[in-house]
Amino acid sequence: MSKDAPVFIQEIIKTSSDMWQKGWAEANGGNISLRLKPEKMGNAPELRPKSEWFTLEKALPGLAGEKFLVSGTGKFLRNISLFPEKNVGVVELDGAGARYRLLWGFEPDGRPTSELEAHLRTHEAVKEASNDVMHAVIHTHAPNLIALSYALELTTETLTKLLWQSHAECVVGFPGGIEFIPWMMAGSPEIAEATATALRVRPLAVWQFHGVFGTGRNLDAAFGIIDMADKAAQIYLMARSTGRIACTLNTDQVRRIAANFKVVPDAAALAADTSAFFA
Ligand code: 2HA
Ligand code: ZN
Repeated sequence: MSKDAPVFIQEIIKTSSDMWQKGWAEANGGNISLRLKPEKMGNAPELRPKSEWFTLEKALPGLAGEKFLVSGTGKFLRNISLFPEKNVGVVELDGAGARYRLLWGFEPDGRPTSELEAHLRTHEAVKEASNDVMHAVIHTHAPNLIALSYALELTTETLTKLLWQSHAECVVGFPGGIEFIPWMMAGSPEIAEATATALRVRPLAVWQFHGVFGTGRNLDAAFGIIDMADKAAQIYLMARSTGRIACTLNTDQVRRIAANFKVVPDAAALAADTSAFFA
């Protein structure tokens, strides 16, 4: 990274490198967006309009005037640390939240991620639902969660409870559960809408056969919650690959962990029957 690189890219450099190290970001897989806090950008003289306005599929008035750091379409997350100005960029929404333009990066002629609609619709939903706390959205191809979507027929409730039962911290990390979104075309308005709706109430959504979307107050938090869920899936798959699962955290133990950490687990997920997964 050049030493005069702007301060607002430091967080995405760490997160994208961590994602590559984890094996979550093959080739151009995955994408990242961060809603920029004005106070964190300093006076950011680099941010100047450098494109025409592009119209979004759906106007997002809740994001009017917001700026986002976004990974570029077709770009490799593993290259962000080497050449941030080529692989990420900053976009700004207009006063109606209906159009965006480029302010920085995407050199020389790049554009934001193909999943921009899903990212921005999710940002609008979680900004409102979290009272402005949530700032980060990550989409990634976390391999254990993907493998789980091949190995088992899942619902939101059974996936949630399976992960809570497979790793004792999960009910504390995501008491609201993890949404299961049956296969839809990536990059489509339909999957963007389903993802944004789900993430209004849960921090994570699995896309069947494809990957996961996670949110957080910053990129570290979004990365961490995905890591926790993917590790729970890995633990389950490792135990299952022995040929037999002898025992698991039961419903009462999950409930007691939640009570101990003063979180309220999603009631429908806690009531789900996952016994077939542990047979
Ligand atoms: O290639 O991950 O879902 C980027 C993606 C699309
Ligand atoms: Zn993807």
